[in-house]
Amino acid sequence: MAAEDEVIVLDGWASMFGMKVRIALAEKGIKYEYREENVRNKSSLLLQMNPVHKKIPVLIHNGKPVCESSIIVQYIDEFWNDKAPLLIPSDPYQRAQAKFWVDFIDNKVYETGRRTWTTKGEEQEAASRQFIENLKLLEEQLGDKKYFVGEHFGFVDMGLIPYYCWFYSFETIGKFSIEAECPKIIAWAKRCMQRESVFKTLPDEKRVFEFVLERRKVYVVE
Ligand SMILES: N[C@@H](CCC(=O)N[C@@H](CS)C(=O)NCC(=O)O)C(=O)O
Repeated sequence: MAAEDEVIVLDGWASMFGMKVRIALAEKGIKYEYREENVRNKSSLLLQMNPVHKKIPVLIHNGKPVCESSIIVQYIDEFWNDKAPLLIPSDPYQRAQAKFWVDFIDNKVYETGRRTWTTKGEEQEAASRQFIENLKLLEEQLGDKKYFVGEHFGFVDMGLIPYYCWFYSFETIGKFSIEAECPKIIAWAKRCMQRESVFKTLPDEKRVFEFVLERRKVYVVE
C-alpha cells in the first residue's frame, strides 16, 4: 500500500455485507479507518458517498467511494493485486462461477434469511424452508472441498461466512436446525472461523440475536 493511501470503511457492525468487505481487507492486510454508521440516521458522508443506494458498506479510497460489497471486494483484489493471495480466482471459468455464487448469496440467501425473522406464521415457515434449500444448494457446491473454490479461502467463502453469526438468530426464531440439515456448511464455517480475518470480524451470535429481537419488534406484532 502506498504511504499516502487512505482507506475508510463506512459500515455497520452487524452487516453481513460489511463483514465481507472487512474480511477481504484483513485477508489482504490493508489498514483502514472503520466508521460505524446508523442506517436509521445516515451520516451526510454516507449520503454523499453512496447517493444512489444510500447503503453501507462503502469503501472510501483516497477520497473516492466504491459501493456495493461484492464490487468493493473485487476492487480490493484488483487494486492490491500485489498482496497474495488473490481473493477471486484468476481462471475465467472459476471466476464466473465464484461471482455467480456470491450473487446467489447476496440475493437469495440474504432475502430468505431476512424473512426467517421479519415474518411469522406460514410466511415464516416458507422462508425457513427456502433458506435451507438455498443453503443445501451451496452445500452441494462445497462438496468435500475445504473452501468453496478449492484449497483457498476466497470470494465465495467471505460472502457466506458472515451469515454464520446470524445462523443462531435464524434458527432460534425460525425454529429449525442448520446443522441437522447442512452439516457440511457448519463444518466449513468452523474451519473459516479459525482464520484471524474471520474470527476478529464476526460479532458474537448472541449480540446479533439481541439486535435481531429488537428489530423484529418493528416488523412483527406477535
Ligand atoms: N447490495 C448491497 C446491500 C447492502 C445493504 O443492504 N446494506 C444495508 C445494511 S445490511 C443498508 O445499508 N441498509 C440501509 C437502507 O436500506 O436504507 C451490498 O452488497 O453492499
